[in-house]
Amino acid sequence: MSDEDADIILSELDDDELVQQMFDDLYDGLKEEIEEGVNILLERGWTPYDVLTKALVGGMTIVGNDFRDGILFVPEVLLAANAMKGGMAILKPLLVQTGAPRMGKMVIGTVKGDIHDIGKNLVGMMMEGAGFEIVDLGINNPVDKYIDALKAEEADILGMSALLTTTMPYMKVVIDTMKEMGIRDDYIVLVGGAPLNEEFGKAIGADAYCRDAAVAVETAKKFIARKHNQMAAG
Ligand code: B1M
Repeated sequence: MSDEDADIILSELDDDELVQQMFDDLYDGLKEEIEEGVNILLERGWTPYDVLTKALVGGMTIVGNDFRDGILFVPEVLLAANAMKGGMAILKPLLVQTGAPRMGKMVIGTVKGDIHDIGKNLVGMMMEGAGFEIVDLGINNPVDKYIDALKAEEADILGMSALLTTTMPYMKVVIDTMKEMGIRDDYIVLVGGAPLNEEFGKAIGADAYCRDAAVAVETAKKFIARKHNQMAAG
């Protein structure tokens, strides 16, 4: 933290200044300041979704760009991720408490070889907020773990996340194994993560690629509705 930053009183900043300051604080991995910023925005009437997408995800995008460009390194990005998680922990109960009716059950996890979990956690939170039951398998999941959980939990949806170009092909391994076992069509398979796109989702045999958490919710709702209609039609 610079001397200048030490003098800043977050509650005295207007919304734009506060969000800018939160970008800086996330960049510097200042968890307490991020938590304070989140609380202030909520007190000012911001929706939890706007705080999440505009302040936290916005800040993490800047971190990501500088990580890519070799300006930030893993230890700094870990601190930023930790600060982001502090903010997300405040938002989680608010995003989840919608009283929405149960929509279906999703098993979600980051694929084998990949330890990125912020995006996956966010998707889980938003899905819970929309009324889905979430079984979170965490990170670094081999195919067996996904398949065992799908069966044990009697899930409707499999959600897979990958943030690395080297780990995204593993999604196909999971889907191909499901096909070999004859269970692929028993589940809705949704995939997401920064390096993926729609074309990749189609190529590996997923039902849909989801660009972000909001799209994941809408896509899941659409597929669940379709499944219910098919069941009703016999
Ligand atoms: Co990593 N990392 N990282 N990293 N990291 C990226 C992904 C990278 C793009 C950075 C860069 O170079 N610009 C780059 C990948 C390059 C590539 O493959 N082309 C990279 C690299 C190279 C690495 C390491 C290899 C670095 C190293 O060790 N040399 C290493 C790999 C470790 C491993 O996994 N084996 C590594 C490590 C790390 C940290 C541990 C330091 C940390 C992770 C901490 C954590 O997650 N707990 C980290 C971070 C934080 C990032 C960046 C900066 C941010 C990722 C993030 O959290 N974004 C990232 C740069 C970037 O993405 N711009 C980067 C915010 C999050 C909300 O967005 O995850 O995209 P995202 O999720 C979105 C959507 O994608 C979508 O919805 C989410 C919410 O809207 N979505 C889904 C995601 N999953 C979904 C699943 C669904 C649906 C939608 O299922 C239905």
